[in-house]
Amino acid sequence: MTERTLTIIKPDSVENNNVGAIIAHLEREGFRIVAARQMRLTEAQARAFYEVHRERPFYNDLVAYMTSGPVWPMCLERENAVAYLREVMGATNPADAAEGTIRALHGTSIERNAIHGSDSPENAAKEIAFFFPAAELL
Ligand code: 3AN
Repeated sequence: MTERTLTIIKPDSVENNNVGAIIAHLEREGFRIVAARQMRLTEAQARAFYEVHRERPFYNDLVAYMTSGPVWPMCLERENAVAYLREVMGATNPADAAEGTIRALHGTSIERNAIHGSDSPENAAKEIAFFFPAAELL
């Protein structure tokens, strides 16, 4: 079934000039870009986006990191997009990520791990709406 998911190209990828390589990787894997933009998250936006992690010990660091530079949220479409993006992205810690995955190729630590990917269809719908009004999903 054709499905949509949300990725965020994280500040480390923007800083390291990996945006183009990551977009090319995603397109090569059959994802269509439905919406995309570059932005700087405010602290309030980052806190709200990662609300599910607010009790975790890394929450404040994660918010600080995600607001430290520009990011690229993108809505992606493909067969089985949510699960397939998780596969293409690789494990949270780049050291554990399978060879050839985006995090293995471009991530440098569990925090600076190149991209975000929604973890379920329900969260994908919420996260897409968090960044993009319906009129920008093309
Ligand atoms: P994923 O991004 O693989 O879905 P989550 O949802 O468990 O992983 O974590 C969200 C984000 O929080 C990760 N992308 C990572 O940047 C950060 N994170 C997760 N676990 C840790 C940790 N133990 N230490 C620091 N940051 C972490």
